[in-house]
Amino acid sequence: MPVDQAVVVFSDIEMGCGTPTDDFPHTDWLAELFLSYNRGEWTARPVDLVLNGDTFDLLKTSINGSYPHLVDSAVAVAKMKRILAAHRPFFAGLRAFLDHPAAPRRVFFTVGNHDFELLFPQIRQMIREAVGRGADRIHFPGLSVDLGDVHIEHGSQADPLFRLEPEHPFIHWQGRSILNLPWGAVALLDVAMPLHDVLYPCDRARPRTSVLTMLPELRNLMLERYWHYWTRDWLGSWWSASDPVKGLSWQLFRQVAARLQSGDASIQLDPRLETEIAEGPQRLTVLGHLHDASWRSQGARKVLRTGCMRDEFLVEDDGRVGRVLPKVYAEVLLRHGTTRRSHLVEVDGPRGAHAAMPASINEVLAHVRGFRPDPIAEAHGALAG
Ligand SMILES: [Mn+2]
Repeated sequence: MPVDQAVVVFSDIEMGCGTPTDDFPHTDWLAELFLSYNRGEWTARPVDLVLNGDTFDLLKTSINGSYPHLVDSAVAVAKMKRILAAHRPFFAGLRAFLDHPAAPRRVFFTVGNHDFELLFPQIRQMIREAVGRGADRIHFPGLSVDLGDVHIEHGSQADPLFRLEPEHPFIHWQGRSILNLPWGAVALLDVAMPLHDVLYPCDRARPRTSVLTMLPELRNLMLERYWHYWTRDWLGSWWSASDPVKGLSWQLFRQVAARLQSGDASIQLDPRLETEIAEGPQRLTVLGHLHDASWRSQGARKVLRTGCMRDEFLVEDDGRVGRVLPKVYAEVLLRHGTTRRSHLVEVDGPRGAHAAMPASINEVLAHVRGFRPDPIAEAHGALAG
């Protein structure tokens, strides 16, 4: 088949800071996968590598044991340093991929809801420096990129929890430029992340909803914590106008009410926003974010959704942790900017190596029982005492 451009799209790699909570301890393996696109049938073709959001898990990277929700460039740089130190082979892999004499190579980083920090010029510079030679062919197009008739974006812009205001990505506050984080990200940083050292196995378990059904105590604990957070902490901050990222909108109120009511805090897309993304002249849209790979048609458009690259595990009804799920990414072949073939590729991660996981998800319960339901009351109690 005559082809003059190839686009390879990976999403949700979610590289962390190298601790047991790092969801992707496989950068050697990933670098080798990148390099496979410099061999065989790919040798003479121009290849664009698109890292389509949540490449870095900056949302789940702490600094000095805490998860600040006021993220300026200094906070972003401190977090990125930890990820860089833990994932050197990723950057070496990009360098080797870009260093291909037989045909052009480019790398694109689009922004996902775990790596909004890519919007800071300082973070882009750190990535370029870590890659070194060939870094002039690394591009940061922002929330999405169009290559030929292909539209590529992470997909969190269709998620009301994690949608970034595209016109106002930053807030200027007390002389600092801070990320205008969507309320879902702020709530995660404040409520879920302080418990992450204990709860991370649940975050890696699939299917997502069945874990909450399996562990009603965990579901109740999280609902209670979120309830107190929204009704007291968030509303208080909004009322006193003391926190620039804790705004209030009708949509936020509706979403919080719906999620607390259903007890399902998992990702829910707004169908209207989702349709908007896949409108326009492009023939193919490639998305990620949900971690569930899919193929669908929307009018004359085809929508490919990649799965995740990070480690996720099948959990049986009795809580036993089963095998690591395969990783799914996308390949698109074009000629003169027109898609000629596109598909999803399913691969297994490196054999015998995976992120940390207990034998049973029930092991988390013992820890959940150790938590008081309300950290704010706890803190107040400590102050009073
Ligand atoms: Mn995402």
